[in-house]
Amino acid sequence: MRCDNGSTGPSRRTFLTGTGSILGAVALGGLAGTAKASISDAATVPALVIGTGYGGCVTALRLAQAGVDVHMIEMGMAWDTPGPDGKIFANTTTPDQRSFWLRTRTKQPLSNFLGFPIDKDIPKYTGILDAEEFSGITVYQGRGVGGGSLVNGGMAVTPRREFFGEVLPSVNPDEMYNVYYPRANAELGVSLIDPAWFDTTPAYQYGRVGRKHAQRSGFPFVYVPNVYDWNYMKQEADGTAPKSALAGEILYGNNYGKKSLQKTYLQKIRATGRVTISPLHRVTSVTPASGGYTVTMEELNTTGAVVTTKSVTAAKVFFAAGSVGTSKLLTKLKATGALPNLNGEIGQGWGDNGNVMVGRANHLWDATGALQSSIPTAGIDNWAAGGAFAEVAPLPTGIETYASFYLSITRTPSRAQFSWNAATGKADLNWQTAWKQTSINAAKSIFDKINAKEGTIYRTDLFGVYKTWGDHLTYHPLGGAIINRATDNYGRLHGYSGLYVMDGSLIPGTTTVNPFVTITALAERNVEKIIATDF
Ligand code: FAE
Repeated sequence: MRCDNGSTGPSRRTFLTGTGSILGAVALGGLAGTAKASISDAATVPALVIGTGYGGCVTALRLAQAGVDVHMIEMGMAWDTPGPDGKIFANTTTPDQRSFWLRTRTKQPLSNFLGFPIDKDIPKYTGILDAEEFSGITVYQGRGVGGGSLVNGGMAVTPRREFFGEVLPSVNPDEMYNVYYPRANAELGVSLIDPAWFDTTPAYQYGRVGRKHAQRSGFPFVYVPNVYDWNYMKQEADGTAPKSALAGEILYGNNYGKKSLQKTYLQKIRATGRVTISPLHRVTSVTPASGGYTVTMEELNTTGAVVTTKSVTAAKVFFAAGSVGTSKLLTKLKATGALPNLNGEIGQGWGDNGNVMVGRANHLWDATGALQSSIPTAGIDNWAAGGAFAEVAPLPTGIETYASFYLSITRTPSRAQFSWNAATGKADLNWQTAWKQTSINAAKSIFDKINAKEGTIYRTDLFGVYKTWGDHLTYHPLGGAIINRATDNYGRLHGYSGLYVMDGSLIPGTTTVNPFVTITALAERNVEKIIATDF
């Protein structure tokens, strides 16, 4: 059996089975965090989860706690082994092969600085951030055990209840706000920055400038909750702990401080002793078979080459490959006849959460700081008045830029669909860049006013030469297998029993804020129902 670090060794699963599950769970508990196993060819398993992001981790943990043995399949790497520099993750200022998924040149969200392109050549490797290009949009996603939690900014926001009807119209808000949002926030370790520290630390000078400008123009300023360990960040500032947020780590992983899924759900998953995780395994097919479904997957090496193909039988299969991963897979399986009974909603209703980025050039008296924490914790909530929630985002360049930078989440009506392209053997997405205009307009409702008040202008050097708006990308793909349309109201796919969708593809294109708390809470809700009724 090949392990994810390239070595060979006995599978932990085989070992556990051989020693008896009770002895295994007790005596080998300490091994659980480090043991590496991957699924065997021709295995028969009760539950298989595709993907190890938020939806996948919630599913695996709750199934395992209910006594079900679970196999998680993840196309990315384990991210548990340091590179030659002693660190697991690369820094944003010095991207290397670890930074990007199978690219020979970086594709940084901010492609330019002072008008100069900043992308650089890197070796092709199964790195952590995928900049997946579709016509009209680049969709950034995390690759590896932990999914998007590895690369994201940790902003952990529960939507305001009055807007929940826009987010998940078929889901009862009472149960979400009374049970599942609190559960998700507790499991993810969400907390708020100490406001007194925010007010004084040099690392959030950019946040304070953002607050001042918002308030002077009459916009509601909010602290944005995060999963970063704020006490750890204080130690970074004091020089008593190795730096992560204060060393510009983000996008390509945080070596310390951030409570990614590796430190929350995945730790609990490993402690159950009932879950195996197979990194560098990419699911390519799911089709009915006696006893459930045949799941076919490719095992990859770190250049992305397929080293072997495996087929297993799973009684139940949970799609948690992320909005893009699940939508692409289901679109292909429906179109190619592997799962022909999936309904016509597959691949529909995909949205970008209205993401748009912009920078503003401040006056010299509004320095934003050479030291900027890479973890955003401030925002402008103009959703009610103008349909935009703007994060005050860092530009951790290490030098004073006099720039304020924002990622806005906006209300946008546009939804795209995936369709199967038989000629290329890939799923296409029919997004149009022009659809971002409503998002730009919503963001302008904030920043035009701030610029007028402050006598400032937009930066035009961050996304190209004389390009103001970052309208070519999203960090927040949502939809493609919408709840209560492609699935029932708990994620059971229409057309097949024992197939479920558990990730961001259930959500119809917007969460009004950053999405991962909602993805986690919805998965908690759905898996509880599925365990109660389907097992
Ligand atoms: P996700 O976390 O993407 O997990 C899916 C997993 O499935 C991935 O690990 C894939 O590698 C794997 N996979 C895909 N296809 C296959 C296959 N065929 N076979 C096997 N494995 C497969 O899905 N959200 C916030 O709420 N706050 C933030 O601050 C924030 N910042 C972000 C910053 C960046 C740069 C990015 C890229 C995203 C950010 N997000 C943020 C979005 C958030 O990470 C995202 O919504 C969730 O990770 C989506 O969770 P899912 O469980 O849907």
